[in-house]
Amino acid sequence: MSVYIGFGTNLGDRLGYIKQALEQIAALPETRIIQVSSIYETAPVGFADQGNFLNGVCRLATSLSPDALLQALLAIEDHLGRVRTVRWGPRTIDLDILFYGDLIIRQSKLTIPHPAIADRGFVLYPLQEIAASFIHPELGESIASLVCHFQQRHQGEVPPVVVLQKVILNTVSCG
Ligand code: A4P
Ligand code: MG
Repeated sequence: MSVYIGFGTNLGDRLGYIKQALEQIAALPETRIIQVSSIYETAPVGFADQGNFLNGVCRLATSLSPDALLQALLAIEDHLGRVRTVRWGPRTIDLDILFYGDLIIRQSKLTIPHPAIADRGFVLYPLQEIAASFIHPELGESIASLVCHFQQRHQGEVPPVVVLQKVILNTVSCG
């Protein structure tokens, strides 16, 4: 079962927060990091008056339930000093469960697949690197196809820029 986590940060030592978050995810019980995308520098979406983000995604193998995984990720966000102010606002680290295999969950505190994946370049571009053929269980389309449609809708706009490639895997225990 493939579980995909999206991460984003736009405050302080952004790469440092990503590394720490991945280390803490790798240390969760019954959980291994299988793959990490490149890290992308992206312009803020939703609430424009904030700094650029670093975004990426990783694929996990885990036997934690979706709820247990969410609680673990929220604890890591808290541990890394995340303070919630504005919705969509600046954050030291945001960890979102994008997909949990082909499960569909619609609860007030947990929505899987994460909403609006298809409209977010900062999720789609890194996902395409490690999950191009994964089928979005609600939309029935592959990530590659969602990227293609996203690009058609955003022709002429500047795409997210890859600023750092594969640096994370060297520093995180993936065992
Ligand atoms: N929650 C529900 N479903 C999930 C899920 N699948 N994964 C609940 C994780 N959490 C989930 O989240 C609020 C609550 O969502 C959690 O307590 C959990 O119970 P939050 O992280 O505090 O809120 P948020 O992140 O501000 O809101 P939201 O709706 O998750 O926003 P997004 O989609 O995460 O967007 N621009 C760029 N370039 N890069 C970014 O990473 N991120 C955002 C936030 C806005 N603009 C951005 C970026
Ligand atoms: Mg979030």
